[in-house]
Amino acid sequence: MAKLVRFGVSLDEQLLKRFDKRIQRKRYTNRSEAIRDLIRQELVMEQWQQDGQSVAAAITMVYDHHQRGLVGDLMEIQHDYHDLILSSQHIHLDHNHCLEVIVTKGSPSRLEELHSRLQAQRGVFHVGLSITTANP
Ligand code: NI
Repeated sequence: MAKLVRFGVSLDEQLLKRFDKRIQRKRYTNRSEAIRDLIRQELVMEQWQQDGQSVAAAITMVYDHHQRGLVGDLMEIQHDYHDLILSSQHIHLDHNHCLEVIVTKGSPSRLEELHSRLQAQRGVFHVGLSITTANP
């Protein structure tokens, strides 16, 4: 495990109160863990912005499988990005709707491209994109 380093932070009292309330709501046991997560989040966002870096992301997509041609079109798009897709899972949500979870790894700009192409299809209700790091 990496060596732990302590450092002091000066903060506006009101800001700290708001932060403490927030981390209480999120059930953090202490400020250190909450601050660590904020720093990690910031660093992941930085990787996302530097396009040379490879990131991991989960795409969640809900669509109406009765929409004419949609299932085939979604399949075609995923094949166009086969080099990014590590796995996918299909869940039949109800009689009309499907949920697909696509696990990906690759360059941020191509992942965003895949995300928008899926989102633009008629019959697709929502496509979520959850980014995380591929190099922690
Ligand atoms: Ni289905």
